[in-house]
Amino acid sequence: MKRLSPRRLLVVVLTALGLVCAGLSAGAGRAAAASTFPNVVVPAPVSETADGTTFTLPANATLSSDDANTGGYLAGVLRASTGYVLPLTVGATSPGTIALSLTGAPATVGAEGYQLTVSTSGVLIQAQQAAGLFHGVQTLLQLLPGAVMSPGVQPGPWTVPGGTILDYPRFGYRGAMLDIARHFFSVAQVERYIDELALYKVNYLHLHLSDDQGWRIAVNSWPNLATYGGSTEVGGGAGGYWTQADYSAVVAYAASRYLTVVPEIDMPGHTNAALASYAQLNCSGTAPALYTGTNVGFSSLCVSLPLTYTFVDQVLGEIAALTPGPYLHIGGDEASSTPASDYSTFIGKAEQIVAAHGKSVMGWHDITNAGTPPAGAQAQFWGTTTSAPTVAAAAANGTKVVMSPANHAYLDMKYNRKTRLGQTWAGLVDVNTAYGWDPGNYLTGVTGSEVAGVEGPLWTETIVTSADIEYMAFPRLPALAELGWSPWSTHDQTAFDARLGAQGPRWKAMGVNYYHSTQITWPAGS
Ligand code: IFG
Repeated sequence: MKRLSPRRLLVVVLTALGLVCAGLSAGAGRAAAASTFPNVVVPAPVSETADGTTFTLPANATLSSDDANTGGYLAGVLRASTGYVLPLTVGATSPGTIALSLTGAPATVGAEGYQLTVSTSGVLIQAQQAAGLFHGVQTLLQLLPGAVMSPGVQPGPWTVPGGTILDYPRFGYRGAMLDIARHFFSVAQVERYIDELALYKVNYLHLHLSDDQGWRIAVNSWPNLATYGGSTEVGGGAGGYWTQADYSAVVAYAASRYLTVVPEIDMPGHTNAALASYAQLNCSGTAPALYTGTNVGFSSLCVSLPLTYTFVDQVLGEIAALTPGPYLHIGGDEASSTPASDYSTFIGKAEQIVAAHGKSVMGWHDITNAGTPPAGAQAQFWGTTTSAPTVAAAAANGTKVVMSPANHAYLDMKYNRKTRLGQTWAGLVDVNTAYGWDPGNYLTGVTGSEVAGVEGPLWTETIVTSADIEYMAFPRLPALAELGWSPWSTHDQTAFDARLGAQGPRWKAMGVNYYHSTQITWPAGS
C-alpha cells in the first residue's frame, strides 16, 4: 500500500473530520427538528410540533392580554409561584413576553380552541374567543414545571419546550356534576372545585341542588324549601343552603373560569325535602319527616295537584332568572313512586315550563321514557348498559345525549374494594375504567353528532369534605375531561397514564388530596 506524505495525510484527516462534523451538525439539526413536546398535557392536544428550542421565563418578563380576565388569571398563578412582578397590559399594542391575543388564530380553533407558539423570545397564545385563551393558558401551565401551581414562591427555572400547539375540543359539552344536596357544600368549597376542573378545560358545572335529604337554594316564593328543607343532610348534620346571592356568586366564578352552570332541581322523584317543607304539596295534605338516610325512589310530587305546577313554575322561574346558561336540569331519575302514566304527564308539563322560562331542558335519560323531549333538550345517560332504546329513539328525533355511564363516569364509585369513600352498585372504577371507553361510540344508536359530550357526576352520600371531593375526582375526572376534549385518534391508555402521572406534582403543589391510583406511576414526592 503506497505510504501517504505527511502533508497528504493531514489533508485526508481534515477532510474526514469535516465530513464527520457536517454529519453531526446535520444530525443535530435533524434531531432538533424531530424532538417532540414532553408527554405531559391533559387533555391531549390536537397537534404538537416541537422545534427543539426552549424558552425560560425571565424575571423581567411582561404579560399582555386582549382579555383582562384571562390575563389576570395567568398573572395571578405565575406571580404567586415565580415571585416575578410580571406586569400585565390589557389590550397592549405590543406583545408581552407572554402574549394572549384574540387576533391571528386559525379558524379551526373555533370558540374554545387556541394556538400556542413558544419561541426563544417568548410565548404567544392566539384564540378567537377568551375561552380559547384560557384553555391555551392551561396548556402553557402544564408545559411549565408542576411547581408553577404553588401558592408560594418556588425556585425556577421556568422553562417550556419550543414549538407550536394547535388545539380545540372534540365535544362541546365537557361537564362535572357536584351533588350539594346529600351533603351541603359552601360557595368556597365549590369555587375550589371549579379551579381544579378548569385545569382540564371542563366547561360545564352541573349542580344537583335538591334531593330527598336537602334543598340547597333559596326560593323567595317558597321560603321553607331552604330554611326547613335545607336544615339537614345525610347522616343528620346541619345541612345548609345557598342564598340567591351565593348561587349568583358561584355562577360568576364559574364563568370567570369559562364554565357554564347547569342547575338541577330533581323531580318528580327525589323530592322529600320539598314535600317535608310544604304539607300542601303532598297528595295526602300531610308533610313527611325530613330524611337523612340514603334510600332512593320513595318520594314523588303529587302529579294530580294543580299546585304542583305552580310550584314547579315558580321554582324554575326564579332559578332560570339567576342562570345565564342555556340549560335547566329537571332530574327525572328514579321516580319509582310515580306511576308511569303520571310520570309522562309530569315530565311533559315540566318540559313545557322550562321552555316557557326560555331555557332548554336537560334531564337524566329516564325522561326519554316520557317521549322525545322538546327541541334543544339534552338527555344525560347514566346507565350501565351500552344500549338504551328510548334514548336512541330520542336521539334519532334530535335529543342530544350527554354520556355519564355510571360504570365508567360516576366519580362516587369506589376505585377498589379498599376505597373508604363511595359506593359499588355500578362497579369499581379506577383510572383505566374511567378512560377506557369512547363517548362518541358507546351507546347503540347514539353516535357522532347525537353525542353532546361527557360529564362526571359526583354524588355525595358518602362525600363530606373538600378532601373527599378531591380524592374521588382526582385522578379520574381528568380522564373524562380528555375523553370530552381530545381527538379519538389520540386515545391511548399507556400514553394517557404517563401524562396523568405528570399531573401529580402540580396537584401536590396545589394541595389537592388526590388518590394515588396504583395504575399510574406517580413522580417521586408527588
Ligand atoms: N343514582 C341516583 C343518584 C345517586 C347515585 C349514587 C342517578 C341519576 C345513584 N340517580 O344517578 O341520586 O344516589 O351513585
